[in-house]
Amino acid sequence: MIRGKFITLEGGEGVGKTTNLTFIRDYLQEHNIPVVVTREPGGTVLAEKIRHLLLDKDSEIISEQAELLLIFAARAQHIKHVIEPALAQGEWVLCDRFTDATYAYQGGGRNMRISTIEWLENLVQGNLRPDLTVLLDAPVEIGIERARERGSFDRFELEKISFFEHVRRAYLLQAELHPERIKLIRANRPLVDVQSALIDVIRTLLR
Ligand code: Z5A
Repeated sequence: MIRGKFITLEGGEGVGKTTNLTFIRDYLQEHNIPVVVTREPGGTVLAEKIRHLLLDKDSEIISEQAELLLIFAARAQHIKHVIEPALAQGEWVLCDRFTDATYAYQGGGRNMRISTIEWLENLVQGNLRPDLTVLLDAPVEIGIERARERGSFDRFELEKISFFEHVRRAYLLQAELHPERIKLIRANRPLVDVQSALIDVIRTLLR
């Protein structure tokens, strides 16, 4: 059995991850590729419960360490019960956010030590890394404006603009550090242009 490919979508608030995840899924299915669509934090019953705890804006104050460990606890469960089994069966896994989000939000946004994140990444993931990561990038205000149109805010969305600027910078740094894996797509342009750039990137994996 040929192992499936692992694709992750990343980016700040409202850059269009969810919209484009559906687009990529449809594109792959048109090419007869079996796809599992999932998200982080989340993807299993337990991991979705952890997601709920992390996003709940009315919870007690969550310490940075607790937040980081909860994210990796959810990820451990997600990898073992969803991602690895699907890849082993030859299915492609399309995931809305993964560990680059941890480097961006906890590393960049919360200013946590990168070496701690790396340590947890190695512990929880072993050798598992995405085959391709699409980083949708747009100025922070654009993403926030798009997300705001949805109405309600979760615990992260209540952060200040400077937090999201740090997140964006950390994402761009990840792209610089891993140019083979992370493909940057400008998301502050019409959706058809974003999606045409996406097809170019996805085609490289299909070859
Ligand atoms: N988090 C973390 O801290 N550490 C981690 O390791 C992980 C996550 C994995 C949940 O993420 C939170 O978890 C996240 C970080 C934290 N918090 N934040 N912020 P999430 O993925 O559920 O949350 P999100 O970033 O808030 O997703 P989102 O707001 O749903 O954004 P999106 O999926 O990127 O955007 P969208 O829903 O596809 O699009 C937003 C709107 O813009 C929608 O109306 C679209 O129709 C529109 N749109 C999209 N593209 C375009 C273009 N090109 N032009 C015009 N309009 C567009």
